[in-house]
Order: sequence, then structure tokens, then C-alpha cells
Amino acid sequence: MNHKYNTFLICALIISVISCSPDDDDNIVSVPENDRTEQQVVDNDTLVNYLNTHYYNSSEVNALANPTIADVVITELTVGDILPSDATLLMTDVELKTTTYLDVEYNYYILRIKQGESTSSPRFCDKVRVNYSGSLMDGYNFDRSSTPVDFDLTAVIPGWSRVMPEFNASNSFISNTDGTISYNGYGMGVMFLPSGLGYYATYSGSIPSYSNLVFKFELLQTETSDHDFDNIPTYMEVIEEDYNLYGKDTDGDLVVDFIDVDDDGDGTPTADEVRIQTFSEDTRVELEATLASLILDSNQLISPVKYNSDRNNFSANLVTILDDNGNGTPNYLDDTESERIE
Ligand SMILES: [Ca+2]
Ligand SMILES: [Ca+2]
Ligand SMILES: [Ca+2]
Ligand SMILES: [Ca+2]
Repeated sequence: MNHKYNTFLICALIISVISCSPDDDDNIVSVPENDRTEQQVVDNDTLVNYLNTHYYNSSEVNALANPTIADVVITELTVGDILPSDATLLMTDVELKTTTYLDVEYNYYILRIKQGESTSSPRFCDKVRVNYSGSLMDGYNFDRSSTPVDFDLTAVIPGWSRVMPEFNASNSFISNTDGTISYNGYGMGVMFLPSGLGYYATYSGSIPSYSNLVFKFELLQTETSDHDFDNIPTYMEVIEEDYNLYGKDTDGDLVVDFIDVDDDGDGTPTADEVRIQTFSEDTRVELEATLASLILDSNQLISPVKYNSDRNNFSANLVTILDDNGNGTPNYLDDTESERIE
């Protein structure tokens, strides 16, 4: 795993004027920001032109059961060339998507090669394990994973947190004798992002300001996040439909819910205002089988599985969300809980 590049992507921007570098701060150049709406028009024109003038080896890729990102070859169709019969123009196969980010409506494009066979898709605030390769519009490959890499989608460029939930993870994996893992049935595709859903004005390392980005990726695994470990998964503590991490602050203390361990500010930690039953097994497979056998009520959920190094086992919590006074607001969000009916 190339730590330098991982750091680089993790440092990708929630707010584009903040920057960080894999190496040092000397190669960061901050420039005045262009108007986002105007830049989006420019970037979309560039993306559309790219998609109309590049093709991929569709027949070859589609014939593979488990294509990898290395199998997908994107080639420029120069003027006078004829599209090869075993290839498809990118524009023919991509899906146009739109999203709002920082009050600007953006177009971005997805080439969906494999949907992925797991029933689970990451939410925009979850963690993913991926293989990926990132390039600029001129084909320059600025970053790639050599082994699978884990990312928190809340800490990467906005394009990733929008594209990854479109795909499903793998449905099985095999641990090889050499310590590597082979994944089967993973989701796989290519995303074509305007700079506004990438690094935008930041010039960092080998990515110039206002670069559109092409990422090939394999979505191997996904895991529900609980950033504040309060047993309420992050997706329940944010505004998921708006990709908004910062839209909920129940007690108004300026610490938003997904990183607030006492969401209603009543002095009792959220983790103590839900009922928790812990399940442990020696292996993840055994634990997942146990969890799968549980029948959940509508106010119950299962926390992410975690590995306990001290006990060398795996555990997860069955979380029951309580509403003791029956007013429709769960205890952990209800600071009138002292009036609750015992
Ligand atoms: Ca939480
Ligand atoms: Ca708060
Ligand atoms: Ca919380
Ligand atoms: Ca509380």
C-alpha cells in the first residue's frame, strides 16, 4: 500500500480551499477561486468532449467475469480514425448524473461496468475498500492503488461520496495462502468528474487546479460508519439525501450529531440512552451468521462489526432505540427524558 498516495486522496477536499500534501507544503499553490457555476460550464464542456472522443475496449471487458481496473483501456479517437468494432465510445455507455454541491449543480458521468453482487451499497458517509486508478483528461495517471485501500467517504473528494453509493460491494472473498485476498463479484466502473467534485482550485502535486478527473475503481467492501462510536450509525446522524454531514445538531452546541457523543446535551451519553446487547464470536463469518439469524424490530439495528485485538474475537451490538415517554423522539435525542415514564 502506498501511504503517500493514500494520504493524498484522504486529504481530498470537503472544502476546496483547504489543502494538504502527501509530501510537504511547498508544492501547494493556492490561487483565487473561480466562480463555481462558470467553472462547471467549462468543465462539463471538457468532459462531454472527452467522452465523445474516447472509447473503451467494451467487448473485451464485458467478456470477463471479474474484470479489473487494469483491463479497462480508454483510448482517444483522433480525427479520421474509425471506432474499432469491439469498442464503444464512452459517451454511448456513460450515465449522466447530477448533484448539488456548494449550491452549484454539477454534471458527472459514470461508466457502470459491474454493479457488484453484494446486497450492500455504501452510503455517502460510510467506509469503502477499493482498488482505484486516477487520471487526468490527457491520460496522465497521477495515482493508483497497488493493493486494496480503505477510505472514509466523508474524507474524500465529493465525487467519490456520490459515485460509490451507486455500486454494490463484492459478495464473497477468498483468503489466499500468500496473505492476499481475492474478491468476487465486486462493483466496478469508471467515474468522470468535473473539477468542482474533485480538488477544484487546489494545485497539489501532479494535479493542476481545475482538473477534471477520471477514476477507475473496484468497490470491494463497504462498512457502515459510526464516527462518534455512540452506537447510532453516522447515516442516521446526517442528512443523507443532501450529502450533508453538518445538517443535524440536535442540542445546538455546534458539535454536529455524527461527532457528538451526547446528542441531546442532557449529560447522559447517547450510548447510555440506547439498549445494547453485544454478540461476540471467534470469527467474522460466525458472527455474521449469528447476526443474520436475528429478527430485528423496527427500532433495532446492528452496529458495525469490530475486531477486538485484546480478545482476538469479533463483536457487534444489537442496538435498541428507546422512546420511554412515547413522544416519538428517542431518548438519546430527547432532553426532556428526565420526565420520562418509568
Ligand atoms: Ca454515531
Ligand atoms: Ca450537538
Ligand atoms: Ca452522535
Ligand atoms: Ca444524551
